[in-house]
This record gives sequence, C-alpha cells and structure tokens, in this order.
Amino acid sequence: MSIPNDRPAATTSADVDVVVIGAGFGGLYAVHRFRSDGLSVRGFERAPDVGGTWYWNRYPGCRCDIESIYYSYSFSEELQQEWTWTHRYATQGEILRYLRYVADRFDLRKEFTFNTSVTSAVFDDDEQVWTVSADNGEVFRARFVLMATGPLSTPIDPKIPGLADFAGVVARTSQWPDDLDLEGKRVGIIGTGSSGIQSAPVIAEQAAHLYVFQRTAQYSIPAWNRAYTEEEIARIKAEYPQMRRDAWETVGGIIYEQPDHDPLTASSEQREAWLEKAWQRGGYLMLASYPNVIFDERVNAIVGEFVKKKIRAKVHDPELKERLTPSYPFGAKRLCADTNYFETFNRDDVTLVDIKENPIDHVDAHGIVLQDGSRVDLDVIILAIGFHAFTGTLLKMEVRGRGGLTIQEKWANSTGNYLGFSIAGFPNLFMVNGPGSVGVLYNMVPASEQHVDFVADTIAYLDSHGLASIEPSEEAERNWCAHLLEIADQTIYPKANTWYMGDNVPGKPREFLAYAGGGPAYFAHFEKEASNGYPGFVLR
Ligand code: N01
Repeated sequence: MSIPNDRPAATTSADVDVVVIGAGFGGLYAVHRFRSDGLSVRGFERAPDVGGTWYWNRYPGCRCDIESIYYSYSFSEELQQEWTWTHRYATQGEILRYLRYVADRFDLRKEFTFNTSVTSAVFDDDEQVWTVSADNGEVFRARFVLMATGPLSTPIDPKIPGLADFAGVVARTSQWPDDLDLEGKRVGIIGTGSSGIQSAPVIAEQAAHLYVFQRTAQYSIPAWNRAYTEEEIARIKAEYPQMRRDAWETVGGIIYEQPDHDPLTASSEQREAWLEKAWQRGGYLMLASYPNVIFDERVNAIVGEFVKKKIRAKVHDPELKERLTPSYPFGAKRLCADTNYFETFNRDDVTLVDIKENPIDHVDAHGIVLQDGSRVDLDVIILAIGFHAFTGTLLKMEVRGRGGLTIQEKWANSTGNYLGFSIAGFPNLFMVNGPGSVGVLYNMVPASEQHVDFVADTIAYLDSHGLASIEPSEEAERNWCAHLLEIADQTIYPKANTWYMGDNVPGKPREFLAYAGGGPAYFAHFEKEASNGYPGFVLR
C-alpha cells in the first residue's frame, strides 16, 4: 500500500511521525519509504556516516557471505540497474560504498543526525506519543519509533582478566581502527566465528606470527569468491525482478538448486556427488544442500561428516586436523564462509592455541597467559568474540512502554515479542530484524525491506482508520514465542552454545531468538495480520 505525499498531518502533539534509529540497510530504507509515504521522519545514527554494521566492521578480509546480487535492495529497479557489484561476495568497503550511494541517490542523509546515540525512548500513555532523547541533547516527540538498530551491533564484553594491562594494541573486529598496521607484528586473535575466520588468513599474510585462540572449532565452507563477468552482470540485470520474486519464495531468500533424491535412501555415491556439487558452489548455501539438514539429525550428520572430511583434507598436521574439526551439529552455530581459513594453519608462522583444552587465564603487559602457566607474547590482541545479539542494543537504552514498563523488565526472563518486530506493552514501537524474526536465518536485506514495508502499511492503516496506536496482544505474543520455541525444538539449533540461543552473554535467558520456519512461512504471518484487520494486535 502506498499513500500520497499530501496525507493530512498527524493530530497528536508529536514533532514527527517517526523516529528511525540506525542508518544501516533497515534505517536507510525506512527513511526513504516513510518519506515517500508523506510521513515526517527524524533519524539518529551513532556513527559519523551511514552503513550500520558495514560502517563499523572493517577488519581485514571483511566481506558479506551472502552473494552481493542478493544482499542488496530490491525496492528500486532503477537502483538495481544502476549499481554493478564487482564480486560474488562484496567487501565491506564495496557494501559501504553502495550504502553511501543509496543515501546520496535518495537524499537520505538530511533526515539523520549522525554521531549521535539515542539514550531513551519513553511512551506517554495519555498522548500516545514517544519522547526520544539523544546524547547530543536533541529530544523528539514521535508517534512511532523504528528500532533499525541491527541484531549484531553491540559487541560483547570480553571479561578477560588483565586485558587493560596489555602494553600492546587491543582491537575489536567490530570496531577496527583504520590505522592499525599489523606488518611484522606478533598478533593474537581470539574467536573463530565468521569474523575470526574471515580475518585470520588475511592477517597471517601481514603479521610476523599469528596465534589463533580457538575455543570451539567451526564449520566453514569455501566462499570461492571471484569477480562477476560482464555477461553475468548483464544477465542478472535483465532477470533481476524475476530473480527477486523467485528468491522471496525460498526458505533462506536465495535461489539454490534442490536435490533430486532423499539423502536417507540415496546411495552414498549419489549423496557424495550432490554434496560435492554443493561444496563447489560454496558458502552459506551448504546449509541448503538438503532441505531438512537443520531438522533431521540423520541428514545433518551426513552433511556434517562430508564437511568434516573436507576440513581434515585441507590441514596437513594430524593433530591440528582434529583440533580444527568441529564436534557439534552442522549449522547449529552460524555457518562460516572462508577463503583459505583451514589452509592458513599449514603455514609455519601461524599457530592454533586450543583454549578449550587450556583456557586463557589472564592477560599481562606482554601477552596472554594460559591456565597451564604457558604464555604467548604478543604486540596486538584482536577480539573477534561476537555480539550481544538481538537484544543488546535495545537493552543499553532506557526504553519505557505503557505504564513505565522498561525493556529490561520486559525481557528479564524471556524475550517477549510478536513476529520479531513488535512487543506487547510497547505500542507504536517496531524493530527491524528483531528477536523472533527470520532475519538472521534469511537474507537480511529483503527481510529488512519487508519489515519496513509492513510498518509503513500499518501506519497507513491506522491513519486511514483514525487509530492512534497498535501493539501486539499479550496472547498473540505468548503464542508467537511458544511457536518460535516449538519450531526451534524440532531443529539442531538448541544443541550448541550459540548467540542464536543467547549463550554468549552471561545471564541472558537461554532461548532460540530467531524464526527457524523459513521465509515464506514467516512472511505469511504478516500477510494474515494485514488482510484480517490485525487480529494479533490491540488497536486504539
Ligand atoms: O562472532 P561469533 P562473529 N574467550 O559470536 C569466541 C555475522 N557476521 O563476530 O564458539 C574466548 O560468531 C567464540 O567461541 P565459542 C554472522 O551472523 C557475518 O564472528 O563461543 N573465545 C567464537 O569462536 C556471525 O555469526 C559476517 O566457543 C571467545 C567467537 O569468539 C555473527 O555476525 C562476518 C570468548 C565469536 O564468534 C557474529 O560473528 C562477520 C571468550 N571470552 C560476522 N567469547 C559475514 O557476512 C567469545 N569467544 C561474513
């Protein structure tokens, strides 16, 4: 639904219709869409420029592991035709250039205050208006608030004793200093998730010696990154609208070939040939090699064993082979995509430090001391230890809903939400790819567009029906959360310690925080709401 620009002004005491927090993929599109609908918008962004996660995560080797032709906006055919991706997996730099181009092309920067963090958002029950305050002293009263703050935007606190005593440089992959020169340095990297696995091979090329501190061995699939050919780009651009429609219908938001056999009854040769094909295609799509790999432990074991065999074949040293081979169900932690990660351990100037067997005890001025008393002297320590996913950024703010309820109180024991984008007790506040959404298990960019479009259509519905507020009913929220866990319990996700489950933050409730039923089933919930007058919501 789209509303003409001459819509009547809101009849509340609000300064603006919507405050948008965050200028990443979700926030930028939100400003464009809301403004096109004739709504007034104010945006806040803590970084000096647009980009969100792609502004901050500048570590060596940082790329998106979803193919660039998919990991990009679909809302403007003109934009799709104008922009040409150079590589199958775009670098952080290329994605940031893209988002800057989008901001300029649609003139989005002028709605944002940069270098500014929102500190509080407080709902006024009588006026049905949010008061949003920022750390630069700006205060806006808004009818609606959109938290486009990103599910992976608050780095976790390492809590490593003595880290502050280290005389060298401590850097985070998620806040990479532009001037960090690793040439000839002894570098230690802690963490082997996507960030560690992407950066280690590039850092190994620069450092005098790289030490990789691994707590859990990970599954990673080669990215087989390469430049697109001119012919490919021409074909993609000619087929873009159909490609987007087809991708939308898939479970993960990306088109992939389906197997023509059941892995449980097929011959081992047939399975091997199919998995080899999936391996050669590479990257995150290995998770889609068989449709039920996440749901059926037997299928999961087949794919997992195939990948483990591939990992072992890459590593020369027999002991290292075993240390680098994962032991949890395939895909239970976010699957990584790499370029020469395992091969890097064949270098003489790279050492794996197994901190599961011999944990880090503390850091002193010269390096890292392990529990058995041995030490690794370093010039640089890199933290690639992940994020307080989904909820961390909201929990840092003062967010008060109806009756003064804080988000910290609301989420103390479980992360109540409805459809991963709204919260009972917090009217007119929406999240992009929030906890309970499909986003992190889907292609995040179209998932963001879908949330923003739904919010825009919902605001239009409220305005055209003379309604001031919308929030999920307690019952709809309870049922949704139960539904999320019911699906998750049928998968392998709860069988590993992951940020999906909240395990990486001490004290965080252990619960699966994403929708594991796939894109089409997830989006159908929204269609049902919109076409039936929002039965899961309370409208006032
Ligand atoms: O973080 P992670 P990430 N001491 O949480 C270890 C997206 N992303 O930044 O597994 C020692 O995955 C921890 O060990 P363990 C993507 O969705 C995408 O790498 O908990 N080690 C783990 O090895 C991804 O999943 C892209 O035992 C500690 C690592 O640190 C998400 O962001 C690129 C520790 C953390 O891994 C997060 O990825 C990058 C401690 N105290 C990120 N604490 C692409 O598109 C944690 N660890 C490519």
